[in-house]
Order: sequence, then C-alpha cells, then structure tokens
Amino acid sequence: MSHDKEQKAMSKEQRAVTIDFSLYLITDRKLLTPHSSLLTAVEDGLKGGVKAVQLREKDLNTRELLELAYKIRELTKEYHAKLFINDRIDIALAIGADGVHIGQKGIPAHAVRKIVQEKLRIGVSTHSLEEALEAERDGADFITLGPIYETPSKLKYGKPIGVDTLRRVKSAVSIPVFGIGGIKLDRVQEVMEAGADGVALISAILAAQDIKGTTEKFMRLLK
Ligand code: 3NM
Repeated sequence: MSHDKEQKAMSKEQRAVTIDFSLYLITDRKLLTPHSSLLTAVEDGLKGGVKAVQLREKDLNTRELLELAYKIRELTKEYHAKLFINDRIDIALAIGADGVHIGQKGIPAHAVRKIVQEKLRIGVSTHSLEEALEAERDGADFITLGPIYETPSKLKYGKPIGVDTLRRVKSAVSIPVFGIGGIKLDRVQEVMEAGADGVALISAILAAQDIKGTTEKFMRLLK
C-alpha cells in the first residue's frame, strides 16, 4: 500500500474508534499489591471485562515507557480493549494506541489534534465546568471529571467537586464524561445517576487482592 493510502486507511480505522466503554482503568504500578506486576494486574482487569486502559506511569523514562506500552498494546488487543497513553503523544502514535489522555498542564486538545489528526482519540482531564467546556471546544473526544470524591492522594488532585458538579457538566457538554477520584464499588450508582457515561479509577481495582473479581463486580454495576 502506498504511504498515502496507508494513512487514509488508518484514519478511517481510527475514526471508527468510539468511546463506547464504561470503565476506564488507569494504571499506577505503585499501588499494586506486593505480589502483582503491572502486566498481570492489567491482564486480570481485562479478564474481568475492562475495555479501556490508560497507561499512566509518569516516573518511567521514555525507553521504559515505550517498552511497557508495546506490551500493554499487545495485551489490550488480545482482549479487544482500547489503550490510551497518558500525555505522551509520541509514544501513543509509535505503538498504535487508540488514544492519548492529556492533563491540564499538557498540550491542549486543539494542538494535540493538529499533531495526531484522526489517528488518535483525545481524552482530557478536567476538574470544573470551565475546564470541561474548554476541553470540548478544543476538540476533546471525552473527558474525565474529578476528583468527585476524596482520593488518597487528595493534595495532588485538589478538593472533591462532588456529584453536583458532575450533573452540571453533563448538562453542559455533549462529549462523554467519566467520573474520577475516589470511585469505589459503592459509589458507582451515585455517579451514574448523576449522568456520567462511565467511571475512571485506579486504586479500587489495582490495589484489590482479587483484581479480576473486583473488575467483574464493577462491570455488573455498570451494565
Ligand atoms: N485524576 P483513585 S483523580 C488520576 O481528578 C486521577 O483528575 C484525578 O485514583 C482527577 O481511583 C485521580 O485511586 C486518581 O481515586 C484516581
């Protein structure tokens, strides 16, 4: 296939990548139980039904992250799940990820779009109605909104914004919104009732003793 044709075929395929998942599992290998490795943990989540993973290992150097990203790409493909890479557009493109996830201090979505065109979906972390509206205007495909509840690392993410803000954001934007921050099994119902399209989380699954079983419980609640 010529380069041009290949590019066109790829764009078409990527345009077909939809944000159709309800559970967005974000990685943090520091939260794993001592006997678990990130690859096993992610695979257990996939076995439990996760259909979208965000690789977010901010302390790894480029080579380490790239190597891990290739492995997680293979795993997610095997389980027909989508893969998003936190912040690193270059790595997301190199490994054929489905998307990139950008924080408020990262390159804004409108500039990301210029780089990735339609090759990647773009997720943006937001923490208020204003940030959510801006992300939508900038062309984000979906957002996370939080922290909805207190998180163990509350200083990092700021004060909880609560489900009322989630409700307001949902009535103001039309892209999918995932509630994030302190999401546990017993909070899923409240977040979904506030209108969220899904939940994004780390510790409730990755720090669990039984990752596959816990994921299955989340999936049942999100059906
Ligand atoms: N972003 P847990 S809260 C990565 O509010 C992240 O943008 C947040 O971890 C935000 O599920 C958060 O363990 C941490 O609470 C989510």
